[in-house]
Amino acid sequence: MTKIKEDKFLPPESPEIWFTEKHTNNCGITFKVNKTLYSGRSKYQRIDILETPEFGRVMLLDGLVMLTQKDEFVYHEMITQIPLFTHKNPKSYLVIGGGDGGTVSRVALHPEIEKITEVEIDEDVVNVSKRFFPEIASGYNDRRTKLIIDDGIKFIENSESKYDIVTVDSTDPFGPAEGLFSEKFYNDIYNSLTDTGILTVQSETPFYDIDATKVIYKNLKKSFPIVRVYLAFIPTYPAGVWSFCLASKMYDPLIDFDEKRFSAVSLPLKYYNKQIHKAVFALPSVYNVF
Ligand code: AG3
Repeated sequence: MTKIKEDKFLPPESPEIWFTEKHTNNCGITFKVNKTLYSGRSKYQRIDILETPEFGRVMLLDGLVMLTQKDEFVYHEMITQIPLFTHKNPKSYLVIGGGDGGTVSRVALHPEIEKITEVEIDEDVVNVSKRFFPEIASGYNDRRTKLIIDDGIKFIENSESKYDIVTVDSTDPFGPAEGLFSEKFYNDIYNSLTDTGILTVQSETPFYDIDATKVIYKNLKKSFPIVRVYLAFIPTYPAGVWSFCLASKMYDPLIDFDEKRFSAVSLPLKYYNKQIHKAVFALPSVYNVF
């Protein structure tokens, strides 16, 4: 019997594998995948790491893009540097979520920060990130960083410590992360901040459905006297335009921006600078509801 040569039936080029995340029922983002480096299911979610020619390594949680090597700097710098250069004397920083470590690593760039605490619910995300994104996760090796594996909602409810800055680095506001956008949670954070404290949160894209961002803004407004929305350009997130909210007890990011401190330190940042600090609060007219 003659052995069939399998490659006779293969097309001349190997087929291309593409990943798609749908952003609405009618559109999404798609990119070519060289290889799936990891797939697993944690107690809370599915985790995949892809190797892609355009964006480098990509982390998906439940099939949604959380970060890519090529554009993660935009999100992580913007969620940390805006509050860090608004607060006059930040010493303690709490990150809720952010298990990939990108947020903690950008906080750790600041020598004036004495204590960094992260509360992440899913230990597997941390371990997968350390393995596949050691640079992004490098902040976990900083001696000031303390990682606590716990539910952020419960942690903040029972916390007696006070923080100068809190950042909520969460997934989208459905499923496991839903409670991280509630009025009650924001109020508990308010109570865990010092008198000059600042909170930043990721607040989704306002582009397809402005209500998602509006609800977050409104919930923050119930506890904080100052709430400002700002935008950044993140190519691999829905619409490529992402919003953040800064909620504050006293400092205003435009009035209190510590430009002198920014110029005095020279941090390895790729997106944030002093022009960006001011410009990101300028919103397109359709978003003049904030
Ligand atoms: N957290 C916000 C990601 C939201 C992206 N949404 C989506 N692709 N549908 C990012 C975590 C980075 N530390």
